[in-house]
Amino acid sequence: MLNYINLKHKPGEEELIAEYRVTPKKGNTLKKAAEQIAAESSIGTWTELSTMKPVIANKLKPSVFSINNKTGVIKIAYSPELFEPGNMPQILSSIAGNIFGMKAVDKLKLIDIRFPKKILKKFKGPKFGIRGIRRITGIKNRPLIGTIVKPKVGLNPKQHAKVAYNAWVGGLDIVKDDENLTNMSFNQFKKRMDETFRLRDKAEEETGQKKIYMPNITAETMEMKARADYIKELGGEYMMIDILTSGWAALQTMRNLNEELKLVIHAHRAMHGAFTRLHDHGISMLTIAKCARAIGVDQLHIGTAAIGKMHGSKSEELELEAEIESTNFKHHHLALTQDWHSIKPVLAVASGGLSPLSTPRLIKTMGYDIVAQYGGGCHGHPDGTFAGARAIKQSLDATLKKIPLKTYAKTHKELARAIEKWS
Ligand code: CAP
Ligand code: MG
Repeated sequence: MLNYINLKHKPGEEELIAEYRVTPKKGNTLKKAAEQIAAESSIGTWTELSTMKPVIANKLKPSVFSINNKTGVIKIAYSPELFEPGNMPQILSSIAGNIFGMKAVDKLKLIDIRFPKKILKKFKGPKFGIRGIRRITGIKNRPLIGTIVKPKVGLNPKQHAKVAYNAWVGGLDIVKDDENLTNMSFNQFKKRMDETFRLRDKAEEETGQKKIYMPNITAETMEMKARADYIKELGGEYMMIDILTSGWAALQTMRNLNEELKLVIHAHRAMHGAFTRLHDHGISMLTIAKCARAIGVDQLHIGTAAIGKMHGSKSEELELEAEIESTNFKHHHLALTQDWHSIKPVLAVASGGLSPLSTPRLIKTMGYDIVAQYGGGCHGHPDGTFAGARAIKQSLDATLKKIPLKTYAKTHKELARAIEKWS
């Protein structure tokens, strides 16, 4: 068996590094499991090979250079020659592929990836990034606030557009489709676009403010292109993609097409919980976020730092925000140091279970470089969507003015009604 363990190895800048949390199967040691992971994710298999040549091993054999027997965390440095630069599916098929199913491990979590420059520079990264989004929306130094039309699906195009209109004129910057709303028998994509952009333009005229609609184009890739083209025709600025259910290759195609389309990519992460949730098994959201940033989403759902309804840890989600929004690289206590070179920062999206009452803590925790999205927290307002939007805007204004919500509510009835319902 080739020896993959080399604790003296100092990874070169040109190597890709993967960090795993390993639970060896019963009777297997961490060291042995580390060897089996390194082998199966690169050039090896379960047995010696008569076809293996020393020149191959010397060139492509990865090094397990760190093993923490207390935490079960290992780090492996891989030659860049093992990967096709610019091909995210192949990179993940290597270091996030067969190894999860090996009998050698009981559980396995891919915690982090460090992309070397040679691989990273073959990816486009965000076309707009945080600065581009702020230029397009004209919102310079405050969080962006938005809603998701609810119910998730069920409304017809006219009803959908009306809910969106009420949210825009109520004071929100952004309205998006929900992750499972695409082209339904009762809400066809093109009809929804026609109705909603018509009322978006009306809301802009009436308010004198930029209003953003983020349509969900998630579908087979050629169909996504057709839907993005239609958004473009109607003067839209954004497209929303459920990046995990669509797949990495589809996301790369849409990013390549975006050179022409020039639409801001809003990345929803539906399905992430299937592999990010467990501490000891799956793939971390940090890893997914780094892959999404490399390919080039402009904004990405990363959770609400444990404030909202979705499972997540505050420290991990703040780490996530720091990682996707860092301009170059920062040493994080959790993450591998990643130099992003010229890959633009991605805007963090906080969503899930938020109400106007969440705003002060959300902004205090996650800062101003976020899109805060309130679904039920807008349309669940006792006086409806328009009042819900006003209450959200009022909660933002109060937070920016450092006025306690309860004080501000004394002169802002919609906020008062939200506090009555949700406190
Ligand atoms: C939020 C939401 C978002 C979740 C996704 C939903 O609605 O539209 O999809 O936030 O989770 O469908 O639940 P509510 P995450 O505001 O009504 O909760 O952002 O963690 O990926
Ligand atoms: Mg949703």
